[in-house]
Amino acid sequence: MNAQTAGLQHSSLGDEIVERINRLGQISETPEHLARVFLTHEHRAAADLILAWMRDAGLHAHLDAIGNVCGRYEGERPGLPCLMLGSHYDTVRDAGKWDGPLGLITAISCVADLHRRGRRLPFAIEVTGFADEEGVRFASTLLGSRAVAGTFNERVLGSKDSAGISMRDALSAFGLDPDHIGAAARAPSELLAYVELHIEQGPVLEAEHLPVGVVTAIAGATRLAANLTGMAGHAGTVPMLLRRDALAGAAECITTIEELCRTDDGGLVGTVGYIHAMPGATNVIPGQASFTIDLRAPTDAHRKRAVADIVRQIEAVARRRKLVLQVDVTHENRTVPCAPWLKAQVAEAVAAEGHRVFELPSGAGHDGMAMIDIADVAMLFVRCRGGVSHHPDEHVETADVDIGARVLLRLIENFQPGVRSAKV
Ligand code: HGY
Ligand code: MN
Ligand code: MN
Repeated sequence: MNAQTAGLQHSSLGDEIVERINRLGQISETPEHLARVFLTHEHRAAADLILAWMRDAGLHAHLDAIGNVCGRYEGERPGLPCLMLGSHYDTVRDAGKWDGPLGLITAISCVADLHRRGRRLPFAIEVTGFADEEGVRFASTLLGSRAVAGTFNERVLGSKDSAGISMRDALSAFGLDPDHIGAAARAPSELLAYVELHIEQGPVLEAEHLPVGVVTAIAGATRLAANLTGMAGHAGTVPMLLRRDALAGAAECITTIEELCRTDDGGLVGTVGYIHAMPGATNVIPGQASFTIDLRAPTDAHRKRAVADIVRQIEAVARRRKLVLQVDVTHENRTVPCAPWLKAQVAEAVAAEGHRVFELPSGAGHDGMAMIDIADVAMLFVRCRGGVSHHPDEHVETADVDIGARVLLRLIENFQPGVRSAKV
């Protein structure tokens, strides 16, 4: 027992996990709004705490070349391939404290339970905390899991955060070598499967009165960055008909995107989560406006059609307003199916714990979208209050945390390696 974990004596797995969620939730850029983004002091403080919990749980733990926290619990003999568990430990801005950490901390507590019982399995268990799933700081997501999957794109090292700091410089300042990220990559032969427990982030399990659900697939997503260039000018002297107002143009683009998604009957969802206008003075017509677009749909084909349609429509808005539009895809992830053989074992664990098996897709993205390149993936969802997420009101009842942990522990102890599915 070390200083970080002293006093963590709890009656149930759920109690221990909730205590740690609350501890980790204190590590934030500001006390008022939870934010813990890639390669910051908060990232380092969170990593140190999680590594201590991992070691206390009997895992050999280290920080990898991109800042993931990695723990390994050997099987019956050293060097066996592993069942990898985990989730991310970065957050969005003004976040809830469960999105990511619940899966990571639950996995650590499950291994701690095995360790307490001196239980060793015919395979190793690894727990990975991914350093940047949300992509808040550098607008490209799944950086930690892509590094583990060996698909990290070095081009993103040049991307800059809102303060103009490049990822390359931020990695160096954090004490990591940007030319050494490849060292985080794992071989497919080292992994038997990847399983992630995560809050549902939606209202379905609550509507079904269920504590847990079995994920069928992770919806693909496309993120775009749009930039409109018009002409800045004096707010008092330029007649309305002579203006090339970039912010007004962005507003029309945004309502066009919303209307296209609202009238779509195929489950398309579109979000403009960020907008920035220049020069940003009350009495100056904005000459520049940039905004992000996040598009998702149940199938890749539908999403790709929607991307093309939306780009066409906002190009027409720009033309009509004599604005110059630049649109770039900053992130694209295909829909990832959960492997049937692995999903079935999640379902068996749910049923064995006495709960109705309910399957549902994930509209949210997860690290399994990157891990699929080196292992089959499956996910277990845990009910969250009102389906609220990416919001400080995000909450999970301790009883549901405990149920999620018991299902995951049962899955681990009954896990049977399967034949890896054909690559998607
Ligand atoms: O955007 C997502 O779906 C995830 O929360 N990163
Ligand atoms: Mn999230
Ligand atoms: Mn998440």
